[in-house]
Amino acid sequence: IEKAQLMDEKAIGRAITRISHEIIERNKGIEDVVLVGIKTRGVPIAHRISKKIEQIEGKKVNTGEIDITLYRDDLKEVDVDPVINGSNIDFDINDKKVILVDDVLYTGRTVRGALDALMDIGRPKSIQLAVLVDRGHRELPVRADYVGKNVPTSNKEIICVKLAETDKEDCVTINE
Ligand code: 3GP
Ligand code: 5GP
Ligand code: MG
Repeated sequence: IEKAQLMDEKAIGRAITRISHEIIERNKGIEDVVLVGIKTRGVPIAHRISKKIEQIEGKKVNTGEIDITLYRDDLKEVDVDPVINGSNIDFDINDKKVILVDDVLYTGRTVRGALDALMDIGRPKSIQLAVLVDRGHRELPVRADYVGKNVPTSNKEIICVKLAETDKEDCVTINE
């Protein structure tokens, strides 16, 4: 059951603009900054941030994607760790400030998997995390550096993220 809309197209756009500015501010520019989107919907978000940063700074930011298959059951019947499938990062991440990007941060297990995957590829100078929605309920000591919207949720609720690139429209809703 759809309960409420949390973000519309404009709100998502503003969140991405703000996060882009925050990334530039915190890193004092974008020297050595690269973006890596996590699996499906983290990828278009990473590309949007990349485009926005390029508009602001007039410089391209290397942007890649990391593929992590979740064998974890969404319905919480079984809880298995994410397994790394593969990734598409065609630039060097050694000594770079890597910004991991995902749509929703929940238990933190996906991010842990992504950290492992990155470490296999190289040794970044630092890794930061940007998410469109933080819905709480962490099971690991993971936190986001850049958050579009903090949404307190119950375990039963589901945050539905739709992006034009994957779903033909932009919106975030909370469903049960
Ligand atoms: P994404 O690949 O675009 O990020 O996890 C697979 C997909 O299922 C995710 O899409 C995510 O949007 C969606 N999803 C919705 N609710 C949940 C949930 O509670 N847990 C997980 N892991 N995924 C969910
Ligand atoms: P975690 O591993 O932190 O539990 O979950 C993060 C990943 O699972 C994200 O990539 C996200 O796509 C997905 N996910 C977890 N919970 C939700 C949710 O409520 N809504 C959506 N859309 N995705 C979720
Ligand atoms: Mg995701």
